[in-house]
Amino acid sequence: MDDLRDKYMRLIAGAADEAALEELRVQAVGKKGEISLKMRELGKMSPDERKEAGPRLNALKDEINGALAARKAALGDAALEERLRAEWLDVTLPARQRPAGTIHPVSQVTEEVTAIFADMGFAVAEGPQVETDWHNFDALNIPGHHPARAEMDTFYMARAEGDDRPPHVLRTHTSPVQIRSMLAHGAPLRVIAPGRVYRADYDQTHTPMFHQVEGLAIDTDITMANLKWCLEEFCRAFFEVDHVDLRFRASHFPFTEPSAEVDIRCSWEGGTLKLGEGDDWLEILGSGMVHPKVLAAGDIDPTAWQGFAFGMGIDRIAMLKYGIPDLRAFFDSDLRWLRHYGFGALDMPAIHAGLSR
Ligand code: 2U9
Repeated sequence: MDDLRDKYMRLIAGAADEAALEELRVQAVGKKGEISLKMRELGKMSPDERKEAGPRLNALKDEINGALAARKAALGDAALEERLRAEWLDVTLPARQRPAGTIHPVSQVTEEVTAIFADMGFAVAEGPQVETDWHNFDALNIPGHHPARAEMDTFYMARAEGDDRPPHVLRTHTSPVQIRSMLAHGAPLRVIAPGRVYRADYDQTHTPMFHQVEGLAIDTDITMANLKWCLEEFCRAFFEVDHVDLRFRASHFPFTEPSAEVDIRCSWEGGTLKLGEGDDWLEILGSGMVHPKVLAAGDIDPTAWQGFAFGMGIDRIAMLKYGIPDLRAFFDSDLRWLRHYGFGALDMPAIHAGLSR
């Protein structure tokens, strides 16, 4: 019995895991285990021998069961210790390193423009980049023969052979979005439409894809005075200056009448652009009162409603505001450029936070 005790105590102490312990339990005190077999032999003993061996065998069984339980607890403790050591975490460390990516200036400026116009009650509208020629041209008072169609260097989508419906186009401006807004919501209406537009043009100041934001406000009594106030308010907020001077120059667009191009007073002293002061003028956007034919195309009665519209290049105003010299670099995906001109992920523009700060 002493041999048995020594053997099992040694084996239990050396068991590496719960499975090994279970094997030992079966081997020692299981139904056909060594101790159980010994117990069965008690019947063959004389009463005196049984009296002596019976309690000793029972005590040994208890001792082995106790050792198994103690070893099991010790293994459990060790496993928990190991998990705690391996999964230890200093929750006071910064959660993550500074993110490697940055917000592209076009995204940043789009958010800034959106925040400013949202504050003036404009909703944001979006639409497809592949448009029907009706939404992109006809509805905007640019009929098939109009020179503006040729001037816009339009990308036309391919048609299947034999299909002689007019081809779809990559939208050349975001104006079709406002046509869709008029048709969907009617008047009164106050929306801006930021997004990608496409023209087959590529040089230092033109890329075949660029970004525009256009605005549209329609009500019974909207005038050029409202347009002027909105644009002045926008420029002060966007360029973060207390005072701006805008100059409205008579112009012509098919979709507005009257039309005006808008310049902002500036100076180029020492090679740096300063807005709101100086003797130079910088063109920043186009605008006008929505042409009655365009209102009618949007299913809005031009004898009851009138409105203003404006459009500007997001890439261009991003270059002006953030001193970015080359437009083409916007779309090169050069990480060094993005790290230099990009914005932190948490620098989301808000009116109350001073937009870009
Ligand atoms: C509707 C009615 C009128 C949008 C307008 C301009 C003037 C304009 C240019 C600025 C620089 C385009 O990015 S750019 O090349 N845009 O001059 N856009 S008025 O007029 C609209 C639009 C939609 C229904």
